Amino acid sequence: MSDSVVVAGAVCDAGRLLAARRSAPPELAGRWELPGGKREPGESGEQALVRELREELGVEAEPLERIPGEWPLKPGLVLRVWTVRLLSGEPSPLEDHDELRWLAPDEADDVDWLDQDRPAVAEAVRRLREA
Ligand code: 523
Repeated sequence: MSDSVVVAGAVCDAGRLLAARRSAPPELAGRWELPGGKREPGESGEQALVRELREELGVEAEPLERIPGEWPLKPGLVLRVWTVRLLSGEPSPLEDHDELRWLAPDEADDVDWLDQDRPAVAEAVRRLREA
């Protein structure tokens, strides 16, 4: 069987990257991530990401480009990441998070990212610096 997919967004706006602090489960609470969640049956990765960002942050967003690669989370589950642009709304931590921060490239190491998010965060920050 193919792997299940967790999708996440490197949401970029005004030269900054959005970081979200998880509120659950206990072993992940307090760590920072690129917001997202599990793809559901019948969804494309992009559709799942749009839904997750709407549910978790209350925003309408557009996936732009997939960041190449995928990162194992546990057996049978992988993480895929897209760069994302906001279409409308101001992100707020509605579900799954208790704090959000907009990080300038030089601030990207200021939060304790989940280990598995770090390669995609590094690539998103590299793209922000180039933009
Ligand atoms: N990650 C992860 N990084 C990352 C996300 C969005 C998720 O490592 N940027 C991991 C954390 C969990 C698993 O992926 O182990 C599922 O993420 P979660 O809980 O955000 O997905 P949901 O909300 O779809 O999951 P359920 O509530 O279980 O349906």
